[in-house]
Amino acid sequence: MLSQKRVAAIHDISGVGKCSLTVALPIISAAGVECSVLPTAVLSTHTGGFTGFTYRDLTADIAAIAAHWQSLKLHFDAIYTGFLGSFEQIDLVSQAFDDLASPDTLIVVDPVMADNGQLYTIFDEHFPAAMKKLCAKAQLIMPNLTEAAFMLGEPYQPGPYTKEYVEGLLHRLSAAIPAKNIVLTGVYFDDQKLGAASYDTVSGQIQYILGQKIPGSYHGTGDVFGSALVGALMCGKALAEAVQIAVDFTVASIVWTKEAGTEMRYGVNFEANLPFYMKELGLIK
Ligand code: PXL
Repeated sequence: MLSQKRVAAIHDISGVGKCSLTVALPIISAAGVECSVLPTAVLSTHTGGFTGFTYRDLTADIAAIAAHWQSLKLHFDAIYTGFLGSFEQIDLVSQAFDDLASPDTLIVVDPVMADNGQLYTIFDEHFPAAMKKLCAKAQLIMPNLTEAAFMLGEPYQPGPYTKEYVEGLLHRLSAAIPAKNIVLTGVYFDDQKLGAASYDTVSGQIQYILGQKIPGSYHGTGDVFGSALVGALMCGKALAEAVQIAVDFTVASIVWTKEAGTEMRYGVNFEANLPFYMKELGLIK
């Protein structure tokens, strides 16, 4: 009998404005993979584009949840983390990797902290160095171009990009952070296409996986992409194919959202595209 894969997703729950756990749980589940959730905070909405949101910090629960899971001797095929609200949370998640990962666990860190050249308002300029340390424990990292530059202590460069810049950035990241695979998001060379550059540091291969570039900045798309990527990898897809599936799913979700005229801060309509995702994974016809 095939045993079901299990992913531990360590993110916040933002009640409204689809991102973090409210997208990781449904998307990873749609891939047929159990998604065990370790909530780091509960917010009424995410912090990008809303004011007056509530924030229930769950920092004090992280080690206790990890310890209980450890006592159950659970096996995690992957641990996937994204938005973390403080330096202390980064340290606790780093410890949770040590406590929960087996030698074959894929550790995935999305160093969520910045976009379009700006750190998110709740973080200070020392946060990228702490995220870089957490990334050093991962086999797969997926920064966007802002996060990559900030972790390297470089100024942000606005797009469109050149292959020379993107590949230089990937090589510098790989020299600074020992992750086996780096997926750089938000890569574009012109106004038509946008996607990711996937770098397998063992083979040295860099592949560009680009989809339709849709104007605007839709909230939560990094988490939709990351969750779809983790799900596809857990289904046995190779890195570049998994990135392709995640790009296709994210772009399709943005297109539906744009057509519906939904405000960008409410996130994207990924739900209607879950059957399409499952089809690409070969789970349904
Ligand atoms: O999608 C990233 C994200 C996740 N969680 C919270 C956020 C953000 C980005 O702003 O504020 C709470």
